[in-house]
Amino acid sequence: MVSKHNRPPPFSPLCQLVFSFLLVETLLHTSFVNGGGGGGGGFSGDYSKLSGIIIPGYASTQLRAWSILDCPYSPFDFNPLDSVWLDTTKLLSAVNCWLKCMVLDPYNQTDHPECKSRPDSGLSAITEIDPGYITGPLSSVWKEWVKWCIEFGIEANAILAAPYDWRLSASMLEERDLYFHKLKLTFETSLRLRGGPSLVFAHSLGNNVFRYFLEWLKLEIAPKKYVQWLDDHIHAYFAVGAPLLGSSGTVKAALSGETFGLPVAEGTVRLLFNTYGSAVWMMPFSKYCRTDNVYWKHFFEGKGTGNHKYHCDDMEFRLNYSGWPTNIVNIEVPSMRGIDAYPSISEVAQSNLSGMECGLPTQLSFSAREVADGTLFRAIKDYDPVTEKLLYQLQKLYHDPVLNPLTPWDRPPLKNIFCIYGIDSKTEVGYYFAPSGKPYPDNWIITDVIYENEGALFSRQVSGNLVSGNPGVASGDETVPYHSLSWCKTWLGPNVNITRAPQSEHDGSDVQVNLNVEHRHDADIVPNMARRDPRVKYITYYEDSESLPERRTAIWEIDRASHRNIVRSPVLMRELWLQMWHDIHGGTKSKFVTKGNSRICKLFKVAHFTMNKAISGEIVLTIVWPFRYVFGDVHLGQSCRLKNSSADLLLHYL
Ligand SMILES: *[C@@H]1O[C@H](CO)[C@@H](O)[C@H](O)[C@H]1NC(C)=O
Ligand SMILES: *[C@@H]1O[C@H](CO)[C@@H](O)[C@H](O)[C@H]1NC(C)=O
Ligand SMILES: *[C@@H]1O[C@H](CO)[C@@H](O)[C@H](O)[C@H]1NC(C)=O
Ligand SMILES: *[C@@H]1O[C@H](CO)[C@@H](O)[C@H](O)[C@H]1NC(C)=O
Ligand SMILES: CC(=O)N[C@H]1CO[C@H](CO)[C@@H](O)[C@@H]1O
Repeated sequence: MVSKHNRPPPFSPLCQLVFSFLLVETLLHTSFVNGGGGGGGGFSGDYSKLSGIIIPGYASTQLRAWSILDCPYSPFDFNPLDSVWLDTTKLLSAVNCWLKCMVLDPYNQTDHPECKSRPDSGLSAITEIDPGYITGPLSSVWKEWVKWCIEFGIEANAILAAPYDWRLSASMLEERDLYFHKLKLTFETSLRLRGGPSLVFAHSLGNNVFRYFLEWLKLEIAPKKYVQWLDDHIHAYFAVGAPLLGSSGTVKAALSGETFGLPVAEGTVRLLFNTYGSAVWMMPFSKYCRTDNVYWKHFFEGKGTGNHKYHCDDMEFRLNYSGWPTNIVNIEVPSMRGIDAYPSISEVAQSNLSGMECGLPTQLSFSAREVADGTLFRAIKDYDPVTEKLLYQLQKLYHDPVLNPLTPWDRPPLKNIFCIYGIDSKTEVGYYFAPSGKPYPDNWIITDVIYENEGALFSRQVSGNLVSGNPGVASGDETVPYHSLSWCKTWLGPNVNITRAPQSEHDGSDVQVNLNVEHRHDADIVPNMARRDPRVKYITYYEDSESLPERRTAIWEIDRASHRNIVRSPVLMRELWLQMWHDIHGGTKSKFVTKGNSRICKLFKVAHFTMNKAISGEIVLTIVWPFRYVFGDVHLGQSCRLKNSSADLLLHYL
């Protein structure tokens, strides 16, 4: 018995561990070469050479003190390397000290004179932010993922984290920490060390970080070598819960505060949030507006002019709400003072002048474009001191020499892209604010919230009441609206194969397939399929391996997977693992895993049983055995009751 492992896992959803299988397999199986080769983004090489690089989301990297700070009214002080994000004991007992270590200068992003914090490095930076007694949304999303990899002996250098200071804007990440430089080296080191490309797993804001990296790289690498570099270093990109057009909730955080369940006042976190360059990074924006291609400018017009033009196409003005389900912000201001200066303010203001004349408060509404281009913040400048800082940060984004992140992202030229997100949870899409009569940071109260849920809009105020607007066919993942998550569907080509299958074990009878569905680039692609059993949660796969040579794009919509927990989702683990297993296996006909037969889950149950035994220290080797058998390894004589069934089951997938 190995005493260290002498306990069952606290709770281990059935298929949780399967991803580890893949890695065990890839590591132990040293000589398998994909005979299939061919198009569709398949990898012809040695899979034991792959590595995984994790780019975590907002607030998911540990920050440590890099100062000595004496906290006079508290038994706790901050000493170098003490955890700042997140130590809830210190947060509760020395909140002013803690704030000094967390706050940044809102203009130049420098630290407080008395305390500075820096991101931790390595895997522990993204797995050890569990704040003790507070559980739930804040506890680290990657902990279990990494734990399984470690429990099963994955080589330490096969899984890498790319933690970052999530308070900073992208340009400051490079300027202060050379983050993108280091990330490039991480890819290059992995290739050198392990001999193969990497799989990128990005979650939430991590996707925006990765997007910036890809743009930054264009300026680092000679244009002719750019795509070659990507092909050499990145086998697949898994974009999990990506807020591709921003998120409505960012405005809530900026105007009233988002505590993540922390025991601090909303106003306090609002105060912090508004000092961060990253505060405007996830602002919702219109998919119809873009800035000039800065990269182009850089090369063909000499120095950047520092004045990039922002264009919106007709659609922005023909449709209401910038294509979003509703206006992002509706805000009541005491009078019309200063409004004349902003002719672009929505018609609501114009048509409601009568109310103002009587001294009534005026309600102004702002679409995603008007949030992102600063119209909102300029309109409320007289009532809120913080908007000046937010405007400054927005301005910086628009003039970023690498990328204005408040523009829609076209499919990056990577071989394999899997865009994965939860749908059909109740998600906030719009807010009503009114002055509270209190001073900053508590000067706004939320008077109503508009939710999107399964294709309809609801108001919080009049509970259950339908609200008019343009709801999407589905709703988001509790945090990010569907409109933003589903932007990656535009990365699919003109023909798409759609499959809908139950998430849990099934016999194949409830799988629906539509081959070669026509997809118009400017319209959402919606399957003509029912959720046959309303109690069953489904996954909908959109797959395209044809439109770009040697490239694959897939979208996985997972019913009711929540933004923060999706990385821990056993269903996601299973699907990831199957897809990679499918890719590894030579001579496969289809480019993607066939969903027709999900008896596979039975295998995972058996495997789970075996895994538990392994964890209790009894045996580790037999776990990898069924998969070794599939590849014709030499251990055929070994006793393993799984060998036939599991291999058969897996073969149904090819
Ligand atoms: C950043 O701003 C603060 C306050 O505005 C100032 O004291 C500090 O010198 C500035 N730092 C840099 C590097 O410009
Ligand atoms: C927004 O546009 C849709 C159609 O594009 C229309 O049905 C709806 O009435 C419009 N809403 C408002 C408030 O103008
Ligand atoms: C759809 O599936 C068929 C059959 O597997 C395949 O031949 C075709 O290439 C797929 N289409 C796309 C767009 O990937
Ligand atoms: C296991 O596989 C062998 C060879 O494929 C086959 O002859 C045998 O019947 C299988 N056993 C079971 C229990 O399926
Ligand atoms: C045309 C219009 O939007 N009128 C609105 C003006 O504001 C009052 C109250 O503030 C609303 O009741 C009207 O509908």
